[in-house]
Amino acid sequence: MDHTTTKPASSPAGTHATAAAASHEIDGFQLVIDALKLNGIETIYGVPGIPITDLARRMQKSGLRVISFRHEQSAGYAASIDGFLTGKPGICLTVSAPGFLNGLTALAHATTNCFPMILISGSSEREIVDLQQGDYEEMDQLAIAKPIAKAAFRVLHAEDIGVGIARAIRAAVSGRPGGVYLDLPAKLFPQEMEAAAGKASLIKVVDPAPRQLPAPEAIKRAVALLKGAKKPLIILGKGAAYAQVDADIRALVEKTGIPYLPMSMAKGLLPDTHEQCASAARSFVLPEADVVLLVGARLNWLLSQGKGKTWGGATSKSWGGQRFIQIDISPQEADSNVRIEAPVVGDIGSCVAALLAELGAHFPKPPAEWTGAIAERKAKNVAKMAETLAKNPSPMSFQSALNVVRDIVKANPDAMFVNEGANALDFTRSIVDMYQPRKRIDVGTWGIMGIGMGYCVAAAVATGKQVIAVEGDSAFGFSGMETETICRYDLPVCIVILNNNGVYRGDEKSWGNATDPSPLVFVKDARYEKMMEAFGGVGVHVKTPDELRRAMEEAIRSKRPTLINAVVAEGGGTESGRITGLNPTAKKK
Ligand code: ADP
Ligand code: TPW
Repeated sequence: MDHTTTKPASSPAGTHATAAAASHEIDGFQLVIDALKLNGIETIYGVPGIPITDLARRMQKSGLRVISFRHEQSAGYAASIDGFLTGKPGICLTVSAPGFLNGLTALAHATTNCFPMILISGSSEREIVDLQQGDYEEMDQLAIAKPIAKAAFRVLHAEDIGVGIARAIRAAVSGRPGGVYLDLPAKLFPQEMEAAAGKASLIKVVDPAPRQLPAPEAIKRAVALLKGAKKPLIILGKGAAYAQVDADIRALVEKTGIPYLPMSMAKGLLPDTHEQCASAARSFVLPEADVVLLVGARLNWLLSQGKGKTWGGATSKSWGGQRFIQIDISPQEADSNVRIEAPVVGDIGSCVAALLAELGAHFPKPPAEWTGAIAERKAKNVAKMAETLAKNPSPMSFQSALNVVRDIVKANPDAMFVNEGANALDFTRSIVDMYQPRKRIDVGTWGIMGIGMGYCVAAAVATGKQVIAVEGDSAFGFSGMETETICRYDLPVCIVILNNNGVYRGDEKSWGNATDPSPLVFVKDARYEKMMEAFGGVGVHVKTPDELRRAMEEAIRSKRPTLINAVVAEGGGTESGRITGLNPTAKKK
């Protein structure tokens, strides 16, 4: 049916819309908007259409910032990272079935990464959907969202909108954050109820993410373990960045003097140039450490599940003998891969504060043999890297291009930094230092391609800062159409595509006698910068580090949407970047 002709229905509570009473009535559209605003939501990311077109218009009219995308997946990724950056749920608004499905990848991504997000989707008539009678964009959306969302709710009556939104917010941000689905059928929006009752039905959520204090004995256990360590190590994850307790985390690191490793999105929590940062000696510290304190980081594939050769285990499956302390808000996280001797369950702010108190004023610094050995290894690796960065090959290498990006980020430490690709990700992560918390946002737990432009938009909108994105040419392609969105909202986004003509590398020949191009290569010398020009932004084609530097400096000076197509050597990358080992390989027959 055509939702645009749906008559305002009387609410089940028995209130009826009459012409005389109209000014005292409030409809579902407005109740949704008021409920979101009451809870401090400022931005909606989405794509309009039946049945939420007027909702988007009314939202904008009511003072919410509505950022309209070209594809729901990008809108969803934007919402998810807005949630990470602000600690408030990011909101993505989609139409029914296909729009909903397009948004679903981002919802799953939010849940996987522990980002608070709410996917609000319009849906078709319940009666028709449930009898499968073929409604416009018919789909049982709630059932489909449930397994991948942290929680999923549907609101059928206007007087339940307040509760529905309150529950969605609480579910998204409390405990371990995640993606929440909120199903709003078309019929809900024009429903009317008496205005005062409607307003009274809305809920301002009190303490949406309550602190969770760790047990004192858990803190004592953790400190005892740390005190006995000869080679301690702290690993900071994106949970630590999300918690926004930067000063206490810094105090924990500096007071203990323990070397630390930041996971990708925890880079900058302390400056990567900090003397205790062990990133440049990662492959030395992981197998050597005896006690490891995990702060908001899971022992998933990104940390080789806490075992195997990375950790000094004799085989890929065996345990390296490290003793683990894990701070996490999820009590189920401990022991997921290896034994956690000292689980500390609670919110990171409370846990770190309690640890600091228990450590006391005179916590012994780690033995000098340990910190000295790390410093030595770091110096060696940094010198090796400096040699590579100083080279100036033609065409550019990933490293010679990233040497420029490294300088630009150093000069603009408060710029947001988006990164996706394989080699374009791995090289960037190790070459480009971050200096401030929550600046680096990237492919996250799944190593997902396609977050790029959505993240750029949200980073600019949520922080008001300059955004720099380093993108593989394949990675960029997943969300490239959002360059129009970036231009439309005139966002200060500088995209650098490290263009090597393909996935991983661009020089691959097809196997066997195939005449089509290899599945991994693209059109040679594609002029991506013209996409930005098509929408009124600035496009630049660069082949040398000097040209790249000038283009980036100009983009940041002008704050104009800019796409720099940086040509790098076709063969400079490796298959799957640094995770080649995870790729099952076939014989080239
Ligand atoms: P990384 O990929 O950086 O290693 P993960 O996403 O694997 O990080 O881990 C983040 C962890 O942080 C999750 O286990 C999550 O439960 C936890 N977490 C998120 N927010 C908080 C918080 N406020 N307090 C405690 N733990 C948190
Ligand atoms: C949603 C698989 C991992 S990395 C990558 C793909 C397609 C692109 C690598 O090429 P790019 O970078 O970006 O040009 P570079 O520097 O190595 O040349 N679909 C999704 N997610 C993932 N991770 C993939 C496919 C993949």
